[in-house]
Amino acid sequence: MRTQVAIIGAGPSGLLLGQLLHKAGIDNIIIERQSGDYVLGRIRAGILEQITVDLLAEAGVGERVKTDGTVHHSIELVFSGKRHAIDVHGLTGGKVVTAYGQTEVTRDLMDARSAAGLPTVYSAANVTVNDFDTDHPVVRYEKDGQTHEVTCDFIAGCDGFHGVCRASVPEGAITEYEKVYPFGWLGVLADVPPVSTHAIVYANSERGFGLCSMRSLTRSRYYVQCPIDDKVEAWSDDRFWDELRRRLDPDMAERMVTGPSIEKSIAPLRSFVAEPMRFGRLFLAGDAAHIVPPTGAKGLNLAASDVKYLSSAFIDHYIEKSSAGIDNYSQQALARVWRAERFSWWLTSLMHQFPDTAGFGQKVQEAELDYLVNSEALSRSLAENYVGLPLDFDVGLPLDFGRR
Ligand code: FAS
Ligand code: PHB
Repeated sequence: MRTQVAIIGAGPSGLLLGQLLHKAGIDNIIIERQSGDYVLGRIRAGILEQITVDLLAEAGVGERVKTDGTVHHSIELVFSGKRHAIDVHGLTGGKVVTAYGQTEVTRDLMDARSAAGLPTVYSAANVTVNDFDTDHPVVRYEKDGQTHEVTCDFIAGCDGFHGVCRASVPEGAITEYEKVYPFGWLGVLADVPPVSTHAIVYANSERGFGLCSMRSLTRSRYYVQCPIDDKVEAWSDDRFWDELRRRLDPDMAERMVTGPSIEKSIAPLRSFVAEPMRFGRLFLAGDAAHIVPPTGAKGLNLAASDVKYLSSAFIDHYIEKSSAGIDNYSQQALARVWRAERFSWWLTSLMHQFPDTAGFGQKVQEAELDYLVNSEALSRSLAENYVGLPLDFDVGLPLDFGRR
């Protein structure tokens, strides 16, 4: 088959890109190695920047997040046994974040794609991306015992950290930057009312980091920092609830409603960036190009901003007959990626226990947190990064790019 853009991966990046291109009249196919149910079954992000919410609306899937999402005007920081609110809305001139699970974002995009009858191949095996250094890239995959071939103008690598696209780039053409953190996050999903429905709670304690989030008013998402080699089997529900409550302030610990976990998993934490994000007619977007520790709630939101830049680039190419977007995509996307990498690294460093910094390190973290909650300047810096930096801050590109 022939199409204009072949998208590899049906996670949020691939699905959102497919929807934005469809809206612009650009033909595309999505090729995904897992089943749709498997993709939907992954429990991941929970907080959307306004830019992401606006992009969902632009893609024609903005209704459910408006009715089912929960808008947050603040976040809360717990340290030294006390909880402090950061008025994100007030500090950023009215910006907010929305609590709405990645699973729901994916479901909304999948439903829209299916309703539009757009070509999507699930359970594709042995996907390869070829000849992307020529004007005629080709994607091949196996399905139902047959090898299929897709000729296209461009390939969008939306296939996540372990995908085939970045792995197909010749070694000398790519530079990778990585930092692996010496701990993981044990995450629990439970059908209990969230202990905080108006703000995400981030806790720094001598026992380690804890996070209280939500998926709805009846479903909670909680995390505790755990050793990098820890095993889910070592964590009964009771042990998890006890440990989380010990990392919070007494009032919140007292109010927490506990119950059986419906999902429990450990995720490693890393910072990772691959440069550049374009290789001839192959473009990387989302986790295929970068990973952030989830502390700053940036992973899904960075994927969305990459897709905004990339969809604009393809629209410029096909509609405006301009190569500016394509030529500038990598530089524009990486500028925002690195600012999110910095913020995610900074907040992770501030909130977590590190093996070599017990004692003195804990006291310095508490001093920085005390300074932060009492400094309008530092609180504003936290707030403007948390709600998401603008899409079009100046990165020294020609003025007309990216202002669509
Ligand atoms: P994804 O990884 O979501 O999607 C890539 C898709 O490509 C997958 O469906 C995969 O099956 C497919 N694929 C892979 N290889 C392929 C191949 N060879 N051929 C075809 N398809 C292929 N972000 C937050 O903001 N907050 C969080 O709390 C948070 N928690 C996370 C927890 C975990 C365990 C993980 C792994 C990530 C978490 N993230 C979080 C980040 C996460 O939300 C990502 O940023 C987001 O899924 C990025 O979306 P995609 O770029 O679409 O990548
Ligand atoms: C989540 O709801 O999964 C979540 C929220 C905020 C974060 C990370 C994860 O910083």
